[in-house]
Amino acid sequence: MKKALITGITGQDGAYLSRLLIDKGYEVHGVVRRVALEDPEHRLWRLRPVMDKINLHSGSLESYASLFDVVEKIKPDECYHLGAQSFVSYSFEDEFSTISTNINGTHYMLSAIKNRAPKCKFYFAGSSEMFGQVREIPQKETTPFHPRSPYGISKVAGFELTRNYREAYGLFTCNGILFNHESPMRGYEFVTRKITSAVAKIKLGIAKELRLGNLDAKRDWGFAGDYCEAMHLMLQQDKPDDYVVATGETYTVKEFVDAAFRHAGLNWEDYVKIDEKFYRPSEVHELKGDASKAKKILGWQPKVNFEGLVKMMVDEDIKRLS
Ligand code: NAP
Ligand code: G4F
Repeated sequence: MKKALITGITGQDGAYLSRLLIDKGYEVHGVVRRVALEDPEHRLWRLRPVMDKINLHSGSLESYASLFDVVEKIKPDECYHLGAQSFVSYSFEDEFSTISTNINGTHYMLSAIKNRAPKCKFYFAGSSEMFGQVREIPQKETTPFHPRSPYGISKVAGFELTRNYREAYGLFTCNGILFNHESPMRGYEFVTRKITSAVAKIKLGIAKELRLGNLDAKRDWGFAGDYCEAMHLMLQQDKPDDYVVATGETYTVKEFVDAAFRHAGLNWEDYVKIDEKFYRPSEVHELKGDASKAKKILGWQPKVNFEGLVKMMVDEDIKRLS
C-alpha cells in the first residue's frame, strides 16, 4: 500500500486530495497544527467524512523539527506539500509571516525528504499568482514570473527551491502551477465563496448586501476536485516536471457575481456595493492558463466548467444555510 503525506490537509485541496487518494487505496497521512487536533469541530470540518480513514500528525510549517519527525516516522512514497498562508490579501497585511511560513515551510519539507525519504515523490503547490503582471496571455510553463504580492513572491521562491532540489540532488520534485480553483469547500475569504455564500444569505433573507473590491479582475476559475487529479497524475509520471493546470477560460469577478446572483433568480446590481477596503495595493489583472502540456503528457482534462462551478457553489451554500 502506497503512503501519501499531505501538508495543508485541512484546507480545500487537502480535503479533495485525501478523498482521491483514499479511493485509490493509499494510506493517507496529514500534517495539522496542534490547535486543530484540539478543536476538531471547527478546524477539521472538511475532513469529517474521512476522519476514520486518515492519520493526522501534529506539525507546523514554522518548525523544521516537527516536519522532520513526521517524514522520518512515515517515510512516505508521495508527499503533497499544500500547506501555506494562501490568502493573497492577507499577505499584504502580514508580509513577514506569509513569506517566512511559505518559503521556510517548503524548504523544511524538501530538506526533510532529502535526508529521510529521498525516494519520496514531492509535489509543490505553485500558483498562477507567480505570473502576476503577466507577460503573455495565456500563461504557460515558459512564461516569466512577475509576482505582485508577498504571497506570489513566496510561491516563486518555493517553485525555485523545488526545481533546485530536483536539479541539485536528483529528487523527484514537481511544481504544479495551478490557476484559481474553487468548490463548496473553498474558504469564505476568497471571492467566489464570499459571493456564493452572500447570494445564499440574501436569497434566504439573512443578508441585504455584499461588499466587494475590484470587479474587473479576470481569473481562470476551475473546480478543485479536477485540479487535485492533476496533482496526483504529476507524481505518477516517469520523470518529474512542472505543469500549468487551468481551464483556459477567463471571466471577470463581475461575471462571476452576475452568474451567481442570476442562478438564484436575483439581480446583482440591487445588492452589490463597492468597498475600497477590498482593493489590493497591487492587483493581478488577468490570468488565463494554457494547460496544453498537462493535457498532452498527463492526459488531464477539467470536467467542470464555469457555469457548472457557479451553480455547484450557489446550490450547496443555499442547501447548507436552509
Ligand atoms: P487553503 O484552503 O487556504 O489551505 C491551506 C492549508 O495550509 C490549511 O490546511 C492550513 O491549515 C495550512 N497551513 C497554513 N499555515 C500553516 C502552518 N503554519 N502550519 C501548518 N499548516 C498550515 O488552501 P487551498 O486552496 O487548499 O490551496 C492549497 C495550496 O495550493 C496552497 O499552498 C495554496 O497556496 C496553493 N494554491 C491554491 C490555489 C487555489 O486556487 N485554491 C491555486 C494555486 C495554488 P489550517 O487549517 O490550520 O489553517
Ligand atoms: O478569490 P481571491 O482572493 O483569489 P486570488 O487573489 O486570485 O488568489 C487565489 O488564487 C491564486 C491562484 O491564482 C492562489 F494561489 C491563491 O492561494 C488563492 O487561492 O481574489 C480573486 C480576485 C482578485 O482580483 C481580487 O482583487 O477577486 C478580487 N476581489 C474583488 N473583491 C476580491 C474581492 N477578492 C476577495 N478575496 N474579496 C473581495 O471582496
